[in-house]
Amino acid sequence: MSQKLELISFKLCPFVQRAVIVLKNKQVDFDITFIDLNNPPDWFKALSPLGQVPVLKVGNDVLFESSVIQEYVDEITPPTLMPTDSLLKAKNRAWIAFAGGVFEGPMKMIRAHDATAYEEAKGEMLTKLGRLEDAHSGHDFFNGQTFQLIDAAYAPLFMRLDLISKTCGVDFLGDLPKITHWSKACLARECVQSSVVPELPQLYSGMIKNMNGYLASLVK
Ligand SMILES: N[C@@H](CCC(=O)N[C@@H](CS)C(=O)NCC(=O)O)C(=O)O
Repeated sequence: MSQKLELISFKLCPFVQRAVIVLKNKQVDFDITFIDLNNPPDWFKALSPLGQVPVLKVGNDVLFESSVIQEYVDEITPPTLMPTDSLLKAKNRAWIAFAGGVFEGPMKMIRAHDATAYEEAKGEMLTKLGRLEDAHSGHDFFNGQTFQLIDAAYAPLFMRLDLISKTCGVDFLGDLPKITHWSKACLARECVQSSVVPELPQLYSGMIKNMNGYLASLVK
């Protein structure tokens, strides 16, 4: 790789984590710059077309959208983490796009003001995860026994559901055996475990408490 990559990050962001997982999995030497999204610096506002993280700086070029960044990093560091069969690859891209809606689940649950709103948000997320359960191979990872790009795309969601479960004593995946197994397999990977700051559990439970919703009342 001719130039060192720089990833612009926010410590709590699951979309940034997708990119970090691939960078770590591929053992890429990269710089990471953390910003405060609640008070973003002017240079970031100028750099990021949507005002969002992640942004990957590649020399003078700027990439945004986590799924695009994941694919770029994967392509420049063979062997690929994408299936080689065109139809399977397209299906993986579709389920990665589907993840955008599922990723809203944790924040919707955390923001829910009462038990009814929480159950509604949880139900919505579980309906989507049910579709994913049906599409899953039933092996350790989405496509089979090998950790691929789609696994890197979903792992940040599993980490957040696990954090909420541990912090608030609730369960989400009980009726989804394939996803339960997939989540455990993803969270056991070194590239996933090392993809967040060590203080993420404290930051996340602090965020739940600050939102002051139904889940905040369950924080242990
Ligand atoms: N579709 C984007 C979503 C990125 C995203 O929502 N990032 C959040 C932080 S987790 C953000 O930057 N929010 C600030 C904003 O939307 O103003 C991606 O996959 O990269």
